[in-house]
Amino acid sequence: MKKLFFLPFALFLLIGVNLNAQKAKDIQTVSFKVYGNCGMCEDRIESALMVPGVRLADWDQATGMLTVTFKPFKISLQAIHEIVAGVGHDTDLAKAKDAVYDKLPGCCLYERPKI
Ligand SMILES: [Cu+2]
Repeated sequence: MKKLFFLPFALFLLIGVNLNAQKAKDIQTVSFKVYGNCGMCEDRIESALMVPGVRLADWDQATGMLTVTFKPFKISLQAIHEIVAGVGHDTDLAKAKDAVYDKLPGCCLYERPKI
């Protein structure tokens, strides 16, 4: 009798845990290298990523690592790389167009990786 009494609670707990697992999958945080130099690069990279599906973007000037928190069902990781490349910053998955790179201010002209 005691066991039956506990059953609804057990189910409730299981469903709760399941919902949490679902939520964790809906949001993802990754870090990857984005080539750049200075504070202006940081502004450019982070501003470019103010798009639907991206919750947080933080580029570290010292390491060149971009940490991005996003919703994979709204925006793909590849799309994020392409947005960054679109404003002139190479990543290991997407390369900026030469015309865009060439228009960057002098202080931002980082050494381009060989892709
Ligand atoms: Cu810069």
